[in-house]
Amino acid sequence: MTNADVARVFDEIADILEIKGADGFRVNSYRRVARQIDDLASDINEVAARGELAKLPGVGKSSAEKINELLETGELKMRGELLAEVPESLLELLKVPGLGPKKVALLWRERSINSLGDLKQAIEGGKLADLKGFGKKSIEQMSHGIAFLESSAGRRRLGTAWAVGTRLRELVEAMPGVRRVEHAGSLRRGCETVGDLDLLCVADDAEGTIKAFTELEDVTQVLAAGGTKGSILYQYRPRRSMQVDLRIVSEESFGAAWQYFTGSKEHNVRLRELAVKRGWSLNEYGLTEGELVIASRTEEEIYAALDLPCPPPEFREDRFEFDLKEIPTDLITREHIRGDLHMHTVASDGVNTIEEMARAAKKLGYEYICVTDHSASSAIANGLSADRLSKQIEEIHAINKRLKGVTVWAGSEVDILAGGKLDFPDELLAELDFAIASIHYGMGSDIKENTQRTLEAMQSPYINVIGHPTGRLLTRRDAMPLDIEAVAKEAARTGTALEMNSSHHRLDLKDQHARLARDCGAMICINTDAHATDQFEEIRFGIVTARRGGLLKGDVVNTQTAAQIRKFVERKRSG
Ligand code: DGT
Ligand code: CA
Ligand code: CA
Ligand code: ZN
Repeated sequence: MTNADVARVFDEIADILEIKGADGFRVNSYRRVARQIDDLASDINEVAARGELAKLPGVGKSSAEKINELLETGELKMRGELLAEVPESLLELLKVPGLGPKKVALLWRERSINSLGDLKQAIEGGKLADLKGFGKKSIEQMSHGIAFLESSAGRRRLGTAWAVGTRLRELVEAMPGVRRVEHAGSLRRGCETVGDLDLLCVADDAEGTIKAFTELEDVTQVLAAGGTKGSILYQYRPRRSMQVDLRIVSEESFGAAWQYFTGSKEHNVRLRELAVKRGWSLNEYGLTEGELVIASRTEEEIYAALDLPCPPPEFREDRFEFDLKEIPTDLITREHIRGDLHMHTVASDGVNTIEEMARAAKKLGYEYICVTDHSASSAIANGLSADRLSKQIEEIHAINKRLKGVTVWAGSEVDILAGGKLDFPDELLAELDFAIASIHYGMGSDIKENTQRTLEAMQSPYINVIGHPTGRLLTRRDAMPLDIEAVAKEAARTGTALEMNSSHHRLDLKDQHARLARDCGAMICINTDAHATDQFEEIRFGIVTARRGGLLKGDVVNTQTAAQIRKFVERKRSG
């Protein structure tokens, strides 16, 4: 079990206890343990092996015993006992935005609501009208929350899908007689969430490969197993599974199959129409005219036969790709990125030191990084006071003197307060090399207010990027309403960049918004918001999202050299 798995169980226990109406002190002690483990920089299994669990702050002897039980057996007796008294399906109700344990308990006790289905029915039947604490507005919010949950149900964030997909691809590649394995479907297109994984494979023994696939360790269910297609539920961590489809195709028709199963469906429909117009047909075996195969071996040949340039998979959504005469040669790639300008260290809520982040960046070949810990108002994230930030600036200057090969800039992720005011005074911001401003609190539902707050922050000569502009958390929290066009135009006018936050929890701006912003003249900054050195890798998700928006090298701030970025900062400061 990972740290996150263990943390989730403790959080769940706290939820169940709270639904049961247990003492707040007791509930909090489980929450504290969950947080502690989630934030832990080292592997909980190693801490347990060293017998040091009880040394963790907030973890007492009895919690340590429970963690050990979990790590050893994968289960917790206490959890089972609690679930004998409270239906487990109540836990899914907690995922509805705005529904906490107290309200869930009320729904359960007063209205016998046990599940999402029950809740939906109760709302539709007007059965909550006279329930205390459930006003008209809060019922409306619940309805939105349920719709949001349903729309993301069963889908996984790109980062999760990518990790699981990579593991499965390696497993299939290692099977005897397998000659080629490729990702298709939404993962290949780089969609922000993925329903199921689609793998294509060339193999000497189709049936044997399908059999081995369905017999992989961690397969919890075989949905289909034929001569050339297998479909499984694959458990990638406790209680979390994904559907994976594997298709065996021939080398001669690989291109046609890859094109077809990459999709999207909308893209394929358009492409097939173009083929049909010429009296041809197109399917997963090839582009054909009667018996004659026109193209099938590669995707390029298929598109070329239809007089189209072969669009990168990220473009294939029937948005703009059919209007392109050629594919831009300077479409953004990871190799263009020269540095990362948004990251957190131990000073706020990160797990690595400035120096560790710098060395990791240097290893990636980056030219520069900017340290942007949280500002004071983000108290939960241990935001820096003005005093601590001043000291950090000095520390960074000292690190630059001894560390060669990568430049570290002093920055901040400054909170945008209510009304658009910034969390630090100008005199302090002026000491920084570069600064991001983000909204973390008070994201309202009023588009005017959100937009105004963002526009106001951009007026500061010291703010160079608006961080994660819409504040969405994929599969958990919707974007706050924001007039992207107004924000992008003002960004262009003031020389402020908008962030493409690469964290797979955010991907904010999203693809189409990044495109719109670029078209309005705004620059985009692709950052990771890394809270640990290994999160620098998440840049891949920001890149793929930027590519989906058709962003070019020249649209992205951090493809520029350090000297150019200094000029970018100077230009804004000198008005
Ligand atoms: P997902 O899994 O929901 O994230 O999205 P996809 O795009 O991976 O969809 P999936 O797995 O159902 O199918 C993979 C691809 O196969 C899809 O992108 C296009 C192709 N495909 C599936 N069904 C159809 C269809 O009925 N017509 C056409 N033209 N293509 C299809
Ligand atoms: Ca799929
Ligand atoms: Ca599929
Ligand atoms: Zn942030």
